[in-house]
Amino acid sequence: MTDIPKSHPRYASLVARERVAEGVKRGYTSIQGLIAQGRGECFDYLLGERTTPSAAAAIRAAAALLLLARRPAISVNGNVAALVPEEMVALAQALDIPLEVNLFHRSEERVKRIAALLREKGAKDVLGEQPDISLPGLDHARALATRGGIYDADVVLIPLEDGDRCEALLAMGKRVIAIDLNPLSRTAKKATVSIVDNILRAVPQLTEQVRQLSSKPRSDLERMLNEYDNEKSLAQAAQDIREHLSSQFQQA
Ligand code: PTJ
Repeated sequence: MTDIPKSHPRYASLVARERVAEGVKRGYTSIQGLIAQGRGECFDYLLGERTTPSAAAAIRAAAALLLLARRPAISVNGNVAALVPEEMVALAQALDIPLEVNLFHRSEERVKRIAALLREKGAKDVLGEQPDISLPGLDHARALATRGGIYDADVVLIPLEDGDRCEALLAMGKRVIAIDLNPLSRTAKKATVSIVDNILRAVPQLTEQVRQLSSKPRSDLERMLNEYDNEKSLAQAAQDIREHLSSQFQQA
């Protein structure tokens, strides 16, 4: 990886970019993943590269939803594997659930490499190498699922994807948590809870919230979830972008 000095003003962003590029070189991340990272970087810039108060509220609601779930599941793609493999393992361990590799640009080689990476980072249970069922209504590789994982889950975390799987999961009666810096994405708009934040900042905070809230009674978690409104949260993200832009230019 390119050696980036910590003093560089764009250090965090450049390190993330290096991780995704390294993911491509090591065979975890698709070449298209570089473009997805660029789109994410752009929205992060517009948001001011911070976890906004509305994103923090979405993270709390997502933690409540995961803790209320009978059977939650977490999906991992090539970008997620490159950016936050250890953090995803920590989240799965905090919830005591498996991680499931699920790819849009699927190749068996890439699925195996990501599963091996997650195991190397300490994951006990990794699904996705032997999908045994398809999600109805999808005619691409993201439909491939595993019984006992995403297929049977009641709540599914789908970071960094914009497409039709969110709708297919909702149509199956599941609730969906998205992590997506783009508040305009189809997935962000449709999901039950959308965390508009960089996955690098969001996942550690989500795990921390899961740990903190795990001792709360269900009634408290249900109240937290009921108080959350995804449409309002996305509107606030758009407002946060407008305010950040205005703060940068005196004449805006
Ligand atoms: O590994 P695969 O084959 O499953 O492919 C993964 C990608 C990401 C290439 C695939 O899912 C894809 O094409 O996704 P999209 O449609 O580009 O959507 C990715 C979304 O994630 C976009 O809305 C980006 O803004 C967002 N995003 C990208 N990087 C980050 C991010 N959101 C949060 N944190 C990021 N670091």
